[in-house]
Amino acid sequence: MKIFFVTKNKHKFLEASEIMRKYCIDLEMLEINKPEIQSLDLREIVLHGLVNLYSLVNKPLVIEDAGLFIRALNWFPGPYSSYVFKTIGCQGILKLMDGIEDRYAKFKSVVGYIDVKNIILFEGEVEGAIAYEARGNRGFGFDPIFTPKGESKTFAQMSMQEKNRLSHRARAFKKLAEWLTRL
Ligand code: ITT
Repeated sequence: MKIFFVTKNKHKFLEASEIMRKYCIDLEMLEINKPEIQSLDLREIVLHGLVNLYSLVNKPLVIEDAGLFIRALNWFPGPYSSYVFKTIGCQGILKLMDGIEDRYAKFKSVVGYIDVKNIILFEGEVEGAIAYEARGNRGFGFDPIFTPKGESKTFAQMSMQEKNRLSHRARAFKKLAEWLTRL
C-alpha cells in the first residue's frame, strides 16, 4: 500500500515512514505547497489542507500539522510554531521562558488522511517540559529544548527510534496505520 505524504519537512517524513513501514504501508514524500489557513485549531488547518490537496493530487494522501504548546506562555506558539521557529527559534523560546518555573509543555500532532471515500483525522500528543538550555543535535525544530515526561534526554538527544517511542507524531501515525490496517 502506498500513500503520498505532502510535506516539505524531511525529518517529519522519515519519522512517519518508520512508523508506517511497521504496518507495511509505504509513504512517498510529495513536496508541493500546502494551502494553509490561519486557525487556532490544528484540526481545521489539516481539514482545509486535505480537501484542497485532494482536488489537486487525486490520490490517497496524508498531511500533518504539529505544534509546541507551552502552558506558561498561554499555550504559545501552538499553531504558529513553524513561524516562531523560523523567527525566534529555540533561543527565543528559552529567553521567553527565562525565570519561569512552570516548564510544562506538550507537542501535538494532527494527521489527516483522504481518499476517494474517506476523510479522517488522528491526533497524538506528548507531554513534557521546556529544558533550561538547548541540548542535542538530532531531530529538528524545537527538539533540543523539549524533554518528554519521565525522560532526562531532550528529543534532540534521542535517536529517531527513541523519539518514535514517545512522540506526538508517532502516536498520531500509529492510529492512522491501525485504522488503515482494519479498512
Ligand atoms: P510541513 O511542510 O509538513 O507543514 P513544517 O515543518 O512546516 O512541515 P508543521 O507546520 O507541522 O511542519 O510544524 C510546525 C513547527 O512545529 C515545525 O516547524 C517545528 O518547529 C515544530 N515541530 C513540530 N513537530 C516537531 C517535532 O517533532 N520536533 C520538534 N519541533 C517540532
